[in-house]
Amino acid sequence: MADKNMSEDCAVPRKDEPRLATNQIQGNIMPGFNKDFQWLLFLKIVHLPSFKRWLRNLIPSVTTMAQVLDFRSQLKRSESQLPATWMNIGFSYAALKQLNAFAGDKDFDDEAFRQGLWQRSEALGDPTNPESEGHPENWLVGGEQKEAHLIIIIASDSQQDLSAAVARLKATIDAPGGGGGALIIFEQPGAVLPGPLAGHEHFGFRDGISQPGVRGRISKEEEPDGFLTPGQNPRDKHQGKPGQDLVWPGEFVFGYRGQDAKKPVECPGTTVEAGPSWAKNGSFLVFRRLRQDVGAFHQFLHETAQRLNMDSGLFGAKCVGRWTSGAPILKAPDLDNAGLAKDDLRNNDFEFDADDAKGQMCPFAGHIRKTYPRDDVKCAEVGLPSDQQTLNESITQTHRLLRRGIPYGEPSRSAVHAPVHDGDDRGLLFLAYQTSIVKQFEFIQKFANNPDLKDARTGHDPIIGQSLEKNSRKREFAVTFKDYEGKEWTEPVHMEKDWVIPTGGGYFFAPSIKTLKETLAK
Ligand code: N7H
Repeated sequence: MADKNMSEDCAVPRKDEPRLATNQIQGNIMPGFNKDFQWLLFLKIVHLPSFKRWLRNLIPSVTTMAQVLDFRSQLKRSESQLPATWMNIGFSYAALKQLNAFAGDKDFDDEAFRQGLWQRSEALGDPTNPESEGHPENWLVGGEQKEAHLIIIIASDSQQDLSAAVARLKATIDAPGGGGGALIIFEQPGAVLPGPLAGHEHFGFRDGISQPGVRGRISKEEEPDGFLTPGQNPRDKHQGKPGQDLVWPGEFVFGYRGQDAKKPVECPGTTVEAGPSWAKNGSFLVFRRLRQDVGAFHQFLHETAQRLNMDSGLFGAKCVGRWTSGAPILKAPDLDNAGLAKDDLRNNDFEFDADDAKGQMCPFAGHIRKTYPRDDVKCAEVGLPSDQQTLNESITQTHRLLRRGIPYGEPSRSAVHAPVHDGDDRGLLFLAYQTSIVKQFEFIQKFANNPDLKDARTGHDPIIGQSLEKNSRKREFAVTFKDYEGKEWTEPVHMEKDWVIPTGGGYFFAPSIKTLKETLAK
């Protein structure tokens, strides 16, 4: 929403938004694969010349933004479809160095990317006890010993096509005579949950509803009005769907103008050039393998709701900011509303400060409020430069992510009223693209962890917040309740144990097709 406190009019007409290089940008960055079946392969380079040869052969199979967009418009017109098994690729900083990518060019500014995820794990609040499952020494991929050079994402509409594509690709890597010059160190399938849980994550909540509306034209000369995110809100020309603020593409892809944190959200900032010239049309990819202890979360919801004498569905909705259906609590404060959840012209159309300044409906620590505070203001931010010490909508738009996650593992039999502790391995393959890991993924995770933001009693995000105290996993957050007579009161809710546990991950860079050809495979 346009910021009323900032009167400057520096918006450019939509027709002047930059043309996006759809044949260069990988398709999972924008518009996103959004496929039901996915497979992640993690590789370590062992022989550089063989690897470069293999990479050269792989490039024609890397799916571009143009291919995904073509597929989508065919789907809309119900025409026969292109084969829809797609593949994208990302490189760690160590891999880019091995490939000699930086010779004669500038390094990336982003310290997080240069260090790699496991070196940042403690600052992100991950467990510091080496005995703990979430400590990087115990990760299945990533960590000092198991850091991957490459992530390959393969995605398909059918499990059969996916398995065939994965087998074909693996055969090229393992081929006799050096093959891909790389070892597969880990692989991880992911899939949309079956039946009525489709589109939901393992705790039971619908996911993938709110995404930034990326600005930019995808049209050919003859159709000048083709935008990646068409305007669908007659009340606000700076939004895509109602409630979906348009964000300049430089926040997610290098080489384009990003947001200006000091100007109204619609004003473009400077072109993001925080890396080598070949970073253009590429993006950083954060991967976290997050195991979910569904029984523990459900038990927490059940016991807390009983103690507070409130409906456990409502308490869960307060933890997330949305009901399990996906309906936002700001628009459905007392009861779930499946019709609202399904209507994507309404299910994101709300603000926090304007609609719920005191956190009476959605706690300040609620997951979607912590991870995207929208128009929330007056938080004392920690770790930001002094000129950005207050939160406002313009600053918040510089902390956005393109989320591309997918669940892994079998669905749980657990229910909030009957928690099941089966110890099975299931969770979320969290994948997110951005142009600054420090300012986007890491900022959001730290915001979720910091109990003193917004006001001193905001508390931890009950989904992903981690304790900042060494050797303690205890967290708490403040919730406002209302009894049947309408009387309101706020009290802290305590969380003794983690239910989202990091079990692997890495920081990668997803380059353009040109960079793959001319810099990395050369
Ligand atoms: Fe979250 N969950 O089930 O509760 N997330 N998330 N997330 N998340 C969102 O709006 C979840 C994680 C964001 O724009 C929804 O699309 C779970 C990490 C952001 O309004 C649900 C895990 C980070 C948004 C969940 C997890 C984020 C978001 C609502 C881990 C970043 C968009 C559906 C297992 C550090 C907010 C929707 C907006 C939404 C859940 C992880 C960030 C249901 C279970 C690690 C930015």
